[in-house]
Amino acid sequence: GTAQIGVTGLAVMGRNLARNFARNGLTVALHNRTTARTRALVDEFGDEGSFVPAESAREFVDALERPRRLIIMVKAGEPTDAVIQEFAPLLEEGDVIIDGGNAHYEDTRRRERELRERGIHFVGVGISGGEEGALHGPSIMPGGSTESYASLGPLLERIAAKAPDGTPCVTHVGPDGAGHFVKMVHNGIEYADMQLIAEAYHLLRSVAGYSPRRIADTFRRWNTGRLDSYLIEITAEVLSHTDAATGGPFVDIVEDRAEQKGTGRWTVQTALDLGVPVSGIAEAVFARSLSGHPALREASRSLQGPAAEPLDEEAAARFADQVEQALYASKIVSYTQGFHQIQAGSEEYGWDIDLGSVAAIWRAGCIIRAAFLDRIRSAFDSRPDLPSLLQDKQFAEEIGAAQDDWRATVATAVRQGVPTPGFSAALAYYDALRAERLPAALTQGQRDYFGAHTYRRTDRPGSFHTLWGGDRSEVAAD
Ligand code: NBP
Repeated sequence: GTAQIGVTGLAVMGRNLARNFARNGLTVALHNRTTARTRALVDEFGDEGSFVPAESAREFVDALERPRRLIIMVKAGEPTDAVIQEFAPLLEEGDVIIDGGNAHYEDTRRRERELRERGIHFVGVGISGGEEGALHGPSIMPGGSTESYASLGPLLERIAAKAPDGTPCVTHVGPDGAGHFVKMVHNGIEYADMQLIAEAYHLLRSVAGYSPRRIADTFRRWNTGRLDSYLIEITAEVLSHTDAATGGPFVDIVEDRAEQKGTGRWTVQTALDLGVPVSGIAEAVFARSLSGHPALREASRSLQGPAAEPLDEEAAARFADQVEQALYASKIVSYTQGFHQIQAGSEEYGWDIDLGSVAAIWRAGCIIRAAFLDRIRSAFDSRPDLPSLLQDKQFAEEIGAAQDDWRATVATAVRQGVPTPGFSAALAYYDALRAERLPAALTQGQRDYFGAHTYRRTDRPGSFHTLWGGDRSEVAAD
């Protein structure tokens, strides 16, 4: 065969990835379960580059140069396993199967193990950027073996987004499931970013009394500063959009029930297993879930809230500035938590993930792309063993400078009855980390009281138990 790469699964993502490869000068073999999709791609976009359409799995495999590199872009879960089962018997030692779908990293680990035993490389690749990214340059997070990356990396570099300094947004994240793990956390951070922006909008609307259009203008202004990001940019677009049917703001005609496909939930489930406090991401997932209980919300509408305290024009403008500080500080916390989770996953699975490189490949192409990621990259590059982003001098200073306004924002939200679970959870995380002593000591006492779970003392080593039901003397528990 002559094709350097093949794509099977030609729905929106696969079709755009295939076009991206072809537009960048590669010969691309095409395959889809329903052959009409393959033909449609060639009919519509055949002149964009060199495509080799295949009707059958055998034809597809034969179209590829060796070692074969084929990307699966089908629905995650069982369809991916079905496609692997279909192609694996047709492949030879050294060939590379790439899964570009949103697979759970545990599935990727299993598939990699099974295929490795058959001499086939399996590379789980996280791809972010949606349809547009797939076509014009996504952020790409490949896992798998170093050997497979040597053959695959140069092709991915051609189609990846380019960061402002020109580097392609792709790096070998680590072995087996590392790429899909990092993509999962990327999506968790995306949930948190979106929730924080939504809270800022809610406050500007309910407390400052701003119209959606005015909030859009405020976000556009913020987007020229340190909050410069794709999500703020598109939020301004959504908020300034007028609904054609009603002539009112689009945001007022959309049902307020947020849906989810599950990667945010996976992030939190995994974080719980790894024991990593990702409270900001968790609150974002819960906020979507709460919005999806209309009956509960309907039944709760009559519950009491505080009296409204309208702000005058000047106070509203001052409040908007405080909200910007709260949003920025909370965003630093979300990324701190997300990178902590990647660090923990890396240790748990022995992936040796370079956190600076992860921040670097998120600078363009993906949904959470933001100017701020370049600074996260430098923080981890200058100190790869940085225990937490909050320990970076610059971020610590910035969050310190924002904290008064952050607190004022949360206090106002609480007083005025506007829910800000993201801002509040982030602030609680910040304050808990700062605390000299935590009430966890009391928790340990309670646990020892009812369950003889023992505790450690601050003044000498060992585990101890107090005879709570007896004379309350202390015994060594080791
Ligand atoms: P879909 O997730 O909608 O999947 C449709 C494709 O899967 C079609 O090509 C379909 O073939 C194929 N397929 C199915 Br369904 N079951 C199959 C089976 N048993 N055997 C063979 N093929 C099967 O497509 P998508 O939205 O392009 O997404 C592809 C992957 O990329 C997913 O894993 C998704 O999570 C991930 N992803 C999507 C985005 C995004 O923005 N949409 C972003 C990043 C990642 P058919 O034509 O014969 O029905």
